[in-house]
Amino acid sequence: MNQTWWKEGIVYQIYPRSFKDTTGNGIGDLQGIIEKLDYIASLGVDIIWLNPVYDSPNDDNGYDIRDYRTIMTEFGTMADFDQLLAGMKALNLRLVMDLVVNHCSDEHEWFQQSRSSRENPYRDYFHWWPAEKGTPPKRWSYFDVEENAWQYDAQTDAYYLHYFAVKQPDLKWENPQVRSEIYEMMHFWFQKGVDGFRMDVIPFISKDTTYPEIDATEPHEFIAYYANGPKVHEYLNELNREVISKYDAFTVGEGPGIHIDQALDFVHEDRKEMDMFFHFDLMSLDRKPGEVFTMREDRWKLSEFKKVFSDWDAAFAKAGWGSLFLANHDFPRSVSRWGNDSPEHWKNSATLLHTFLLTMRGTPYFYQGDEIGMTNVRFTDIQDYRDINTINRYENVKNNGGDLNAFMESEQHAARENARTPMHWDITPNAGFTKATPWIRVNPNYKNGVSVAHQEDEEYSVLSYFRKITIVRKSNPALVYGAYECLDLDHEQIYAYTRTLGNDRFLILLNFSDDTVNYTVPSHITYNRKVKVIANGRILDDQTYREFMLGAWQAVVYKIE
Ligand code: TEU
Repeated sequence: MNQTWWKEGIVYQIYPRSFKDTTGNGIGDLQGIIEKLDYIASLGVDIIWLNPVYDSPNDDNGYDIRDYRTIMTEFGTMADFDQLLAGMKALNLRLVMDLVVNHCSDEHEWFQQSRSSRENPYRDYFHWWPAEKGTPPKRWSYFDVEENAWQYDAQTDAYYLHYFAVKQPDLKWENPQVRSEIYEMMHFWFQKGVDGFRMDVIPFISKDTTYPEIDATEPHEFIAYYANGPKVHEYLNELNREVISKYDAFTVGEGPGIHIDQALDFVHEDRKEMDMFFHFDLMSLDRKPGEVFTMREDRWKLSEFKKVFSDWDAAFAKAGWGSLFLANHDFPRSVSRWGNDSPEHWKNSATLLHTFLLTMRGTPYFYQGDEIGMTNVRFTDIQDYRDINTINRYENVKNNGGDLNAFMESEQHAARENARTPMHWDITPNAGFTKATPWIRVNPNYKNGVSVAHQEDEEYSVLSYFRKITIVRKSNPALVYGAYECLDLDHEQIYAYTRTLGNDRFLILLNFSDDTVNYTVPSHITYNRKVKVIANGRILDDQTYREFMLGAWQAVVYKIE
């Protein structure tokens, strides 16, 4: 297995809109990130993934790009960007940008041209279906009130395709000119010195332009169809050859719809496509089968959680490389979702999740605020939401006479904006995020210990633990590269595993429950001595070598010999 910086690095994801406002417009900005660079470096992370910062009308918070080479006015200027990058380099931090090229904004010059006439040279930059051919074959949209991905455009009497919002027309990768425009734009950012790209919905780029009827009677089966377009591998290979291979850079694809059996087709080193991707198996664990946004009725089970991580570890054990994440800007907060954010268990479960991600194989990705254990905001009023996703699905439920209370209740667990409320810097109004009215409400629990200022100097805070355990990860190659063995797949409370590299061996024990649990390490794991490396609290019973009494949400890492 080749060893490289992007396998060893820890990634910190920044959602700029909600990170730190320095201009007093209620929206985070690049100067805010610059102001916090020392803080970010102090966490022990190596790479920043920045959500889109490009010029955008913000129908989908920057995922609708109007100009790929200009910085969004609300966030600052290109001079601010250059200053940010220079500041990062001085601290040895790498930068990964968001590459959103399945679609752009309908306000992008390309689309403005394209929609103006059927003869326009940019016409073929997008997917058009002339109305004289009748209604186009059904395609589902994520962010459309009617879930319809074809939008009729009267100007040229044709429909255009948008897998996401109406204002996010899909680019036509089948047109080689589109591809070369995208590659040039990527070179532009690489020449500035960025270190890689997180590629938004990258498996969706290739479409069958005969637009066949698709076999999806159930709306939500479309994701796997979208992800397996006829030329997806050809395009990824070309993108790698034309751009990525020329730099010391890496790519991480967002991979909705990629099945585990196809994983190596995307990331096997010999294929030269991408370096890793985010699979969606964990993200769908607490959702109804096949549904992205609706919660399932019972709670997810630890055995299922372990199976996801164990299966994906096995997929990359011999080739390729995995990514590890428990949360991002599209999903609820990790401690609220995979831990227990009640006052009693919040701290232990937040630090347990840190322990987990930093002792697994793969590149770990943390989302801003995870390091202080930020929790779901759980809005109760639709007026508090800003997200096109929540708002349009609310409209859909309303239009179809559905149960709006049930919808609002479900969004408290599922809404993307649980993760998008402003970062908690201190206990001044609005958590020190802004002096103005924030673009979205702040979670009031910044006053109750969930803030950087509160946790900064506290020896046993979530933040202090995070700083300690990033050091543990980075000083032990076995935790990065070592083989993983899950000790008890079926246990519903304890997640126990080993990581082994040569003679270096670690035993990790995690109690994913609210109860104290007695656990005995299986007899085939043999060792004569164990040394505690880190734990998120006092181990209740540590006298014997193999038997443990683990408190609620207790996490402990041993070196075993
Ligand atoms: O998300 C793509 C995607 O698959 C999402 O629809 C995801 O399933 C959903 O957000 C889960 O809640 C990417 C970006 O991460 C997201 O923020 C954008 O809105 C979307 O693409 C469109 O660009």
